Amino acid sequence: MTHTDLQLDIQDNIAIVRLTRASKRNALSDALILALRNAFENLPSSVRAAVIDGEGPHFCAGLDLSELQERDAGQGLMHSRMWHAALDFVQHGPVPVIAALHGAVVGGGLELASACHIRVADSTTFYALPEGSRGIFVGGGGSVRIPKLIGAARMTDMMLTGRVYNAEEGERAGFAQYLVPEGTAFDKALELAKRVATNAPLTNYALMHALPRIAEQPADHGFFTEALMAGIAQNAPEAKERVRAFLEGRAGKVQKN
Ligand code: 1HE
Repeated sequence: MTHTDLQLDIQDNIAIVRLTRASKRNALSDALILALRNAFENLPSSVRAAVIDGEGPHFCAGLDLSELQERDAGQGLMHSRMWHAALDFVQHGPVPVIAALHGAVVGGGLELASACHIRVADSTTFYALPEGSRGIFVGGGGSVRIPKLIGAARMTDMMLTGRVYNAEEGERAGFAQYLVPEGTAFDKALELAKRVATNAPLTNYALMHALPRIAEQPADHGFFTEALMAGIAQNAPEAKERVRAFLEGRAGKVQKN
């Protein structure tokens, strides 16, 4: 990966994708959004999970506002669709993605975080949608993904009033699944990624591709899709081996923390 504002490292079977534009608080220029898309679209097939984080004191300040000025309505539409396509590669790419959050997770940065499968936030994290006060609207899939995390009422309030959620409030509201001490989000995200990478690939595929669709289907359709996915998953040789391993005492038990 040669893009100067994005770094891709492969450590064993984990991809580490890092926004490296700290001087601009990792603001997402068009070039950076395309680089992000390129990274997730072309992950090596050996990769089983990914972590995304941001260099410097903030995860991501959202859209690069310096590029906003010159766009007419048609170009704005296309720009938003470009973000949609890029973040679709994050959400529906080959592997689960864990976001390591700290500092500002705002605007398009929150849209990027929302496209990931798990969010780990450290205690410095804060969430906002400044689009509301900048006279614009979300354009990176935020109106689809963010209400699924926190509900449409909270998102409406954030955009109407400029409300900022701190790390604790954000975890309670549903932005993050894990809240960790300052400076430890990346380590926790990597630990989770390593665990995720040990799952059967078909299980991870089902969680990324089947579950969100089932959740949007009417119950009757959802039950049927679930049955199809369950049948396919348990038919895989790897699933059979994993169940056999448990029954023969070769696999770990579920243990409380
Ligand atoms: C930027 C951006 C940016 C910082 N675009 N350049 N997003 C926002 O409205 C958030 C705007 N940013 C901020 O509120 C603050 O910068 C932060 C809270 C994120 C960080 O504050 P701080 O004090 O650490 O940094 P700073 O001094 O404000 O910024 C450092 C530099 O980054 C500065 O440039 P410099 O040349 O003067 O050093 C800033 O101008 C620059 N910078 N954020 C461009 N966003 C698909 S639609 C999505 C729509 C949106 O995302 S709208 C929300 C945009």
